[in-house]
Amino acid sequence: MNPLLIKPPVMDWLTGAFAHTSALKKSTTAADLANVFSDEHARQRLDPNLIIYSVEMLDSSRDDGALFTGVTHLNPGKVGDEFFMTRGHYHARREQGEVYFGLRGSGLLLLQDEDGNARLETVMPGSIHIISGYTAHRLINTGNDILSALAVWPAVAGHNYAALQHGFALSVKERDRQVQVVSND
Ligand code: PAN
Ligand code: ZN
Repeated sequence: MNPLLIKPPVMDWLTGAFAHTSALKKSTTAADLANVFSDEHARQRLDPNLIIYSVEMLDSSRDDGALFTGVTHLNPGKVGDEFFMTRGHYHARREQGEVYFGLRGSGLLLLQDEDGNARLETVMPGSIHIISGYTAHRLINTGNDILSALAVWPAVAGHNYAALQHGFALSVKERDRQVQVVSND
């Protein structure tokens, strides 16, 4: 075989599962998400080991200019009446952007600028989400199946969770069996 013909990593686009490659996996449990949901008592009633989401990342270069590739699998469920969601973050290097691609399930991408203006994009298989710099982002699973989204972002971006410790301007809840967007001010 030609040594210059390299077999790239492969992902199943229907599930977001990586195949034939070494991926790094990090799971986030109910215990990890203290004070993230509006109803902290409801969160405490969940099994602390319950996995809310997991991220699988390709083991790739971390050099300046390199890009990271990862898939988030966000389980369906609620904490009280609020849908399961990722913690959400700005990038540590705030000017750095990211692209998300919806793979399976249905949900929302919550985006918030530094002035606190929030907006939501619908996430579905095939959706493309251009996240500009200076924009905090969080995935929310409003469906009954796993929500999986592929993300590509600069290796130098890093994560800043502390800047959002008081939460986002919007929450997404189920009320009367409907998805409802609630303002937190
Ligand atoms: C994603 C997120 C992933 C988990 O890979 O890190 O969805 O969300 P939290 O990091 O907010 O827990 C990404 O946006 N990377 O930059
Ligand atoms: Zn990010």
